[in-house]
Amino acid sequence: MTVAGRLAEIADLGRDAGRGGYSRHLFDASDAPLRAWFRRSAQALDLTVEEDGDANLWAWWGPPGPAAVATGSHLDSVPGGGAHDGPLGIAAAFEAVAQLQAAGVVPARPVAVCAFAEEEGSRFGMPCLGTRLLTGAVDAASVLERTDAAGVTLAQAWAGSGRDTARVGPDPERIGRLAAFIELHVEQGRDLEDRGIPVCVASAIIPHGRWRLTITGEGNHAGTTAMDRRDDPVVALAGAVLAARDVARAGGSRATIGKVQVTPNGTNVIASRVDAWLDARADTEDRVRAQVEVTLERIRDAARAERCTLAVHEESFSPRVDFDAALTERIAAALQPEFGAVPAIPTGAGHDAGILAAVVPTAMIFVRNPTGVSHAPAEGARDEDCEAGARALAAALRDLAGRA
Ligand code: HGY
Ligand code: MN
Ligand code: MN
Repeated sequence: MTVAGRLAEIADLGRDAGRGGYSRHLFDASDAPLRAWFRRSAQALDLTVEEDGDANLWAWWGPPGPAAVATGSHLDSVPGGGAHDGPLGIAAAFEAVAQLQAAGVVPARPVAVCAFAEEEGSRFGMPCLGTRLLTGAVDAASVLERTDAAGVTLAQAWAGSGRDTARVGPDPERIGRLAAFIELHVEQGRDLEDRGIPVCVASAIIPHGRWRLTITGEGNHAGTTAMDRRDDPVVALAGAVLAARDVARAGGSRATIGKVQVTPNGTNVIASRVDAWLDARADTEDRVRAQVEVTLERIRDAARAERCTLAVHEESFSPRVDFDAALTERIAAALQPEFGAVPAIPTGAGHDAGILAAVVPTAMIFVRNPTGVSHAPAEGARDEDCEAGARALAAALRDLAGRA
C-alpha cells in the first residue's frame, strides 16, 4: 500500500460541506468510523489494538512494552481543516510498519502506532486532550466538566460514547512502557518547500495558549436604539481584534481571534454578549504572558468605552518544548543515507509530541507542505513526499527498534 492510499480510505469521513475540508471532532459522527479504520489498518498488519482510558488508540507490533518506540498522531481536525494535519502521521506510521515487515525486520523492542484523542481541542477547548489526560498534565475531574458549544459536558459525551469516565486520567503504567515517541506531521509552514527538501526533524514548539474572552453588554433593538445609547459588545470585539493584532505585531509574536460567538446573533438585534477566543504565541513564555497582559488591558479599555464588561478565562497554556536532542540527532542520522543532512526546525504549532516530551524522549519529523497552509482545506503534501515521510519514519523505527 501507500500513504496516499491509506489516506484515501478515510477521505470521505468527516467532510464538511459547508466550510470545506474536514470537521472531525471527539465522538462526532466521524469518530467511530475513523477509529474503525485505525483498527482495520492495524489488524491488516497483525498489530494488537487497545484503547486506553483516555480514548487514545494503541496498535502494538510485539508485546505492549516495555521500552517501546511509539509513533503516531491524531485523527481529529480543526473545523474545516485539511486532510493531513494528524492523519498523515498515522497513515505514515502504518506504512512504515508495513515496509519494515515487508523487509523482514523483527523489532527488538515493541513498536506502537497511536491515535490520540481531540488533539485540536476543537470540541472541548483543550488541545492535546488525550495526551494531557494520559500524562496527568491536566486534572481529569475539571476537564470532564468542560462543555462543548451545545452545553454537553465532556463527562456526558464520554459516557454517551459508551466509555467509562472512571478510567479517565493519568496512566503512568502505560507511559512507563515507552522508551521513545516520534510524531510525523505535515509541516505547517513553507520552510521545507523553500529549502527544496521533503523531510526534516523538529527542534522545538514555541509557547502558546488560549484565552476565552466574554464581553457583556445590553441586548436591544437595532432600529430604535440611538447610537449613543448602545452597550454593544460587538463594537468592543472590534477593538479586541485590532488590539490582539497590533500588540502581536509590535512584539514580533502571534495573536489570533479566530472563533467568535455572538449572542443572540440576530441581524436586527444589538448583541447582549460576545464570546471570543484569543490564541497567543511567542518565542518565550514570558513574552506570551506579557503580550496577553497588554492585549487584555487594551480589550478592557475597548469594552469600557462601550459600557461593556470583560471576563477572561485561560483555557489552556502550553509551555515551550525542546525536543530530545539525542533522539532528534539519532533520527537525523537515520535519515541521512536517503535524505542527506536534514535541518531541525522550530514550529509555532502545538502537538501531542509536545505533551509527551515531558514524560518520554520525544522527536518529530516534518513532511514538506507545498503551500505552507494548514488548518484550512488548502493544506497538503505531495503524494511522493508522504511516501518519503513514511520511508523516513521507517528508517527511524528500524534504527530505534529494529536491532536484535
Ligand atoms: O493549534 C495548534 O497549534 C495545533 O495544531 N493543535
Ligand atoms: Mn493542527
Ligand atoms: Mn496536528
